[in-house]
Amino acid sequence: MALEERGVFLFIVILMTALQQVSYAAVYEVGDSAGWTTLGNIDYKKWAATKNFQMGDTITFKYNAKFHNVMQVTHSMYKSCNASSPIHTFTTGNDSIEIKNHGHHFFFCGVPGHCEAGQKVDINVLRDSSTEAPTPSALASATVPSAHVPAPSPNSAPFISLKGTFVAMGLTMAILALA
Ligand SMILES: *[C@@H]1O[C@H](CO)[C@@H](O)[C@H](O)[C@H]1NC(C)=O
Ligand SMILES: *[C@@H]1O[C@H](CO)[C@@H](O)[C@H](O)[C@H]1NC(C)=O
Ligand SMILES: [Cu+2]
Repeated sequence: MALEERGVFLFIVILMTALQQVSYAAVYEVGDSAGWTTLGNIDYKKWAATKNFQMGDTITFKYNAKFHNVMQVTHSMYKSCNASSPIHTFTTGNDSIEIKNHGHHFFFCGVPGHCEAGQKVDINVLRDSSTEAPTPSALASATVPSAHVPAPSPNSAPFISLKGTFVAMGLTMAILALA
């Protein structure tokens, strides 16, 4: 290969590697077009069950801030719809939350009666979410007690290893191109 061709090939490989790294951070709008509401009896459990959440994904809650809010809570507070001490409260009506840890992330609306009416969602990021689709057993594990405290663990291992795989693939291809 001519030097120039090699350069172009290398550039394309690097670009592809970069694109692949970007492509797996999905954005999910909770409730899809219906948004975050008590109207229409939306089954947020069902909504979440059809998704394969991964670390680095963003979930967005869209709602009328006059009538609703978003509280991130512990599992026990989620179960009992207890809004007395949320971990985080979001109130803009367009709240984007990046999922940085695996495990369960519990949210409900803190307006009295709304959680009880079903305005609650459990975002579960499976430990090996890169290869697993949500399975019945994984979904059932929503009842397993989890003292999920959102400890600041920047970039957990599977996320890095997936990135590492793409980088390694890119480098291998680059080396092959230059050989
Ligand atoms: C809600 O949680 C708080 C703090 O954990 C607790 O003190 C309170 O008794 C709970 N309320 C209900 C109704 O369970
Ligand atoms: C909601 O927020 C996102 C980014 O966080 C922004 O791109 C979008 O335009 C916002 N939508 C509305 C309706 O404000
Ligand atoms: Cu509400």
